[in-house]
Amino acid sequence: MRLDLYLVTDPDLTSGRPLLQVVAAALEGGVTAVQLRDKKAAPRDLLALGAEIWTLARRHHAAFIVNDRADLALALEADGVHVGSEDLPPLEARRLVPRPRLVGVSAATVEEALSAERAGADYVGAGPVFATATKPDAGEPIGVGGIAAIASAVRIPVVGIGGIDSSNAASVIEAGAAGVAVISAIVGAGDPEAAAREILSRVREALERQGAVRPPAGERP
Ligand code: TZP
Ligand code: MG
Repeated sequence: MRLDLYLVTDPDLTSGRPLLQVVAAALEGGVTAVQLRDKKAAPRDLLALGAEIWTLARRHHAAFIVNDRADLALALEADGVHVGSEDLPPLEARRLVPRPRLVGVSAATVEEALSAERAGADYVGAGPVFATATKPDAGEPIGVGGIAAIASAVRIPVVGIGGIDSSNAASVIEAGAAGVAVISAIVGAGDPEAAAREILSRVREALERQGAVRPPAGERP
């Protein structure tokens, strides 16, 4: 599964547009993975929304990942679950969500990334790389230096997150990330399809410059 451009959803940033419309446009623009992230919706509503996103993602051969909730990821037969520091610990998430499904884990430090790798994570989401208003409690930016440190410490793919847009996406890949995860620069864009296409071009150009032959997430390095 390719994590080159990993869209994370946020229902509050669509400027009133239906989230599904925004996700469909982003998929048209080439996002390679979509994570359903909604901190407020009830599980039943997440199941319904997840099923619709999953249908769209499958049509575009993109991965579908559920944030926080292993139970919903399994119920939806999603490609994986993503857990952070307040969710199921990585080891428990791995036990509940066996391969070939993905377990992604958030990490802000080398220690957290190594611990996620030891617990069986398939990739780490590392950040916030840059300052972002989308997640006010995300902590201090780790910068591209933080991405470089984490990417050189672990063997699993690293996906940068936080404040990433078309102007800085290449720098995150050049620091060693396998991909970038984006909320506001796509969900909040006037034209999410064009935004996704633009960021994906920057990512792919940078991956090519890196001669990136990193295995996709879920394949052992
Ligand atoms: N985790 C770390 S930063 C962040 C999350 C979920 C928010 C990323 O959103 P944006 O709008 O791409 O900065
Ligand atoms: Mg979480």
